[in-house]
Amino acid sequence: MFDFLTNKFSSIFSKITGRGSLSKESLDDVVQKVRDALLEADIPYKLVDAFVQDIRQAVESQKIVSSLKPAEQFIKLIHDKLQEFLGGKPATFSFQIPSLIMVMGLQGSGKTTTIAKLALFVKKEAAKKNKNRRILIGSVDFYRPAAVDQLEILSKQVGVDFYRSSQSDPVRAAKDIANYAKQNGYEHLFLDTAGRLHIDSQMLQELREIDANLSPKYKILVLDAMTGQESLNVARAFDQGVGFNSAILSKLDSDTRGGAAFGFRYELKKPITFVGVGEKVEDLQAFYPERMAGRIIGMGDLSSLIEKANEKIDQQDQESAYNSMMSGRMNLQDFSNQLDMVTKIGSLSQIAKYMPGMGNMNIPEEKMAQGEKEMIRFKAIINSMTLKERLMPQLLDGSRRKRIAKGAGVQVEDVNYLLKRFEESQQYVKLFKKFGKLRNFFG
Ligand SMILES: Nc1nc2c(ncn2[C@@H]2O[C@H](COP(=O)(O)OP(=O)(O)OP(=O)(O)O)[C@@H](O)[C@H]2O)c(=O)[nH]1
Ligand SMILES: [Mg+2]
Repeated sequence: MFDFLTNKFSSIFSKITGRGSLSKESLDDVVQKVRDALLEADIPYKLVDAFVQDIRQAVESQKIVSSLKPAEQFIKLIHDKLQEFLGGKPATFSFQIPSLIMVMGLQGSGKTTTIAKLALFVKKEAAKKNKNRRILIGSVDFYRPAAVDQLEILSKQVGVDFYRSSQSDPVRAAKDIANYAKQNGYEHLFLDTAGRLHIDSQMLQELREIDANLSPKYKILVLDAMTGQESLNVARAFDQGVGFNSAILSKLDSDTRGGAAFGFRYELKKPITFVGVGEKVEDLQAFYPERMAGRIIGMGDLSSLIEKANEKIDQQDQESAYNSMMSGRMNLQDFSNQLDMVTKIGSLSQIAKYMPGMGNMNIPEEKMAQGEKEMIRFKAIINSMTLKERLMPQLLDGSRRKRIAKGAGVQVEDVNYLLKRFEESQQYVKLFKKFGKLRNFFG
């Protein structure tokens, strides 16, 4: 997501960071490069011009050139502007109870998938508060055969209820589904609608009629980020034709350069509430302009990573890993548990994207892949040890190492290498302890 801009910006900023002073010329040059990068990211001209004008003004008024840390101040300025252009403060994501949520968008934009993702999101959020939300999903997409079946399959996958109307007219079916939801006490109804390949007056008419009959509390437009600036025309047409409250950008995991997100916000002045980052039902993230700006600038996105970690690893595991690390009494069993934790959060390359400073280190894919292979090998080696050996690595003499290597299907050198890395990690622990701030780092 936004990798293109992140890479561009990190190479632009690397030329100025650390400098005690910056001339007006070099700052002008950097602003120009920022401008080029934004244009290359498929961000509309008008927006880029407004952005650059704001930056130039702020550079003047904040006297960046003569400030103490000009580069840092400048980068902070860019960060804040990106955040502002992405929507400033995050929109609220909770849906009132009860509510009907109508989801619209062009064909293939990701409506049906997004409904499943949203239903799962709402369900999980409620579960965090020990609540059980009554969620129903239904479809009035009779335009594409199998569209309704697709939603039914997804409803089972995310564990929410599904209702199929026997009506074949979309407006009647929508009324029928809404009635069913009401009569059965559902708190949220997500309604999937039919799209077309292009903006089409019949599609808009149908949506207008459903809107007039059901007055959904939320109308969400799903926009395919891959379509770049074209998505702006789509958003405008839906806005004029039906109207909507917020947008969800799908397919931000793809090779998109991010222009759609900036353009949408700038043109439509409506919030982006979520982004789709993959095909799976879990691949939905709340959209935080500040975090997004931080990621683009290459400051990483620690808070997202922590959220992810909190979700997948229970608190107790985190606590005990932290405690054994900080006590400096880590053994190979802990080491193995930590490897498990890393694999639960995601691949190393996924994790690296979130780490401050790592975003712009450009660690080659093969290095990452190598690291991941290493982790798997480490796990296999540790699995071949007895519990006693894991708890007391000092027992591991030559013959034990040979036995373990054989058991894990690796060379003795691999076992030695693991033990060396383990030793090193103990050194880091000592260092961390000395600086003592690791806990704050993990929130
Ligand atoms: N990579 C990626 N693929 C996505 C995302 N969201 C949806 N898709 C894929 O995009 C395709 C279309 O998604 P659908 O949810 O069927 O789109 P739709 O808008 O309901 O399409 P129609 O019902 O044909 O109008 C599917 O292959 C999805 O798996 C996303 O965030 N990332
Ligand atoms: Mg669909």
